[in-house]
Amino acid sequence: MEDRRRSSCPCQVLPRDAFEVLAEFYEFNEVEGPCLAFRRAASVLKSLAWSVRRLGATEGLPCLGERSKSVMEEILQSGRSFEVEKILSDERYQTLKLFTSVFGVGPKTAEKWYRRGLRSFSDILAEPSIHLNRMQQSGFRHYGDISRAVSRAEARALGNIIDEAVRAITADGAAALTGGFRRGKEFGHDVDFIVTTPEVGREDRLLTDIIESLKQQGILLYCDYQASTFDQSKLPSHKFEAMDHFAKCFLILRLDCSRVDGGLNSVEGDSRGWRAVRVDLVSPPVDRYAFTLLGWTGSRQFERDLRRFARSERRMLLDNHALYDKTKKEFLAATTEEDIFAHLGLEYIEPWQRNA
Ligand code: TTP
Ligand code: MN
Ligand code: MN
Ligand code: MN
Repeated sequence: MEDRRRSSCPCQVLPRDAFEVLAEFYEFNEVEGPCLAFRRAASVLKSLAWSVRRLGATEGLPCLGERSKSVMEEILQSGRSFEVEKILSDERYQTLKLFTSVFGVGPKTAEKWYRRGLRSFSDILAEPSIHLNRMQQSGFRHYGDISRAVSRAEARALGNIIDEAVRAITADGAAALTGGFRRGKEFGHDVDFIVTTPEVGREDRLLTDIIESLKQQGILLYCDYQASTFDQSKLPSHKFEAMDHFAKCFLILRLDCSRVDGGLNSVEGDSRGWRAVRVDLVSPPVDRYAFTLLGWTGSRQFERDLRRFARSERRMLLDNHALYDKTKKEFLAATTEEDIFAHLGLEYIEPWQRNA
């Protein structure tokens, strides 16, 4: 009886959602330690097949610190967390959450706008002294579309578009789906592809040619292209959050309904017949392909955990570019993901098992 009442209570919060709110709160305040700790706690709960009913059941689980445990205890006892409710009702948190939901707006910009007293999109758009960069302008223009989830059918349609573009440029080129969709997710916030050519040194040009082709087709709504700054003599980075150095681009593409089996994931009453979608492309030299595939398949938490394992259990440095053995002082080559797991002394982990 007691339980039934509790589970139908609308204010009840799931421990995992609570941890994500807490992580985001610390991210907005640029406090890295607790942010990562709560992200890890959220991901530990995600990986559990059963729902956590009693705190006793979570004892012995890795990565749950004292604070995570006490938040969870409170939720399991009362269905709520005082701290999380305070954050959710906080005006600053709500505003930063809203502002950072715009493509091109990070915590720093959001904070700056908040300090200037801006609280809504119309406040921002009506403020003459605010200069939006190109990325933010596209973020506002396509806000509705790019906040809406991308379906697997839409990802497949985009895969065909990228594949056709690559093949028209070079017959031996290829595009591979990566990111969340490679992990088997049904929906994503964008679609990620790795494009390659077997000829080392041609990958930069391949990417700019693809962009040109998308532009010619009239479907390129936004493009942020970053040329390669890859230096193969550098050791893999210790810092996970550092972006990789390969040629890449962050795009917004126009996807027509006619290209998608079963139609677009659009809101009812929307009869444009197309939607805007975020697409990321990365183009590593082919001898680094396996590292990039592993790195871009994610999840972010899985990558963090794998890199940490490499460093602390194997004295190896892993990133999107390379694997370096600190004991032997040498780089370990790989042509497939299987090679990398083997170097690390791990059994192969399938992409759909990397959803941490
Ligand atoms: P995302 O596309 O951000 O995330 P996702 O595909 O897992 O989930 P979503 O459905 O929300 O899109 O990133 C995919 C992976 O790419 C992630 O593990 C981090 C990695 N990545 C890099 O390694 N370097 C980069 O420069 C970028 C942008 C992403
Ligand atoms: Mn953002
Ligand atoms: Mn993605
Ligand atoms: Mn992405």
